[in-house]
Amino acid sequence: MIQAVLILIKPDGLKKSLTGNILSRLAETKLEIVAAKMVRVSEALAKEHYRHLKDKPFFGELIDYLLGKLHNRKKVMALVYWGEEAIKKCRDLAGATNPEEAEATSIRGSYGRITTSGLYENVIHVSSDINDAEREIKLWFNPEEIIVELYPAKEIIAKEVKKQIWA
Ligand code: IDP
Ligand code: MG
Repeated sequence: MIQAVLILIKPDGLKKSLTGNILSRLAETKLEIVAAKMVRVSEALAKEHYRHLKDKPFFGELIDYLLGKLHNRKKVMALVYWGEEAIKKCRDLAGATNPEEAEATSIRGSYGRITTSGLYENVIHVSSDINDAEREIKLWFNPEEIIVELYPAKEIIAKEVKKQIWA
């Protein structure tokens, strides 16, 4: 089944200069990158992204982590990979959520750690199923930022939208 999956290189991955290593590992999947950008994450975006964990004791720290407050790197890299069994291929490569339990050769097993306060710093996010992938991709990207039509979109004439253009 052809699928799309959201990948985030989290602030620890960026701080540790792991972007190249992570993208090289993901290239093993032979999937196609159909969207990529650097994002300054807002608190609203972080909380919406991790809304399924809002009752967990580590939620506050997890939001600070995604916001880059723990690494002094206020950005993440967001990508969409696309192709046959994209979610399973990327999650297998990423490894288990707990970096201590992740297979040693997986991305999280190689580069992740558990902080002294107990948060799993596991360098990347990978959507867990097709429903999460659709929800997350629509949260992080606009249709025109993705070079294939993943989900139905429509055109509107937006009036009085404040945005930056080149001066
Ligand atoms: P996933 O990232 O493998 O899909 P989720 O359960 O969706 O795992 O959790 C999202 C993120 O929250 C994890 O990647 C990790 O950074 C953090 N996290 C999840 N479970 C725990 C936990 O039990 N302790 C500490 N941090 C956790
Ligand atoms: Mg998840």
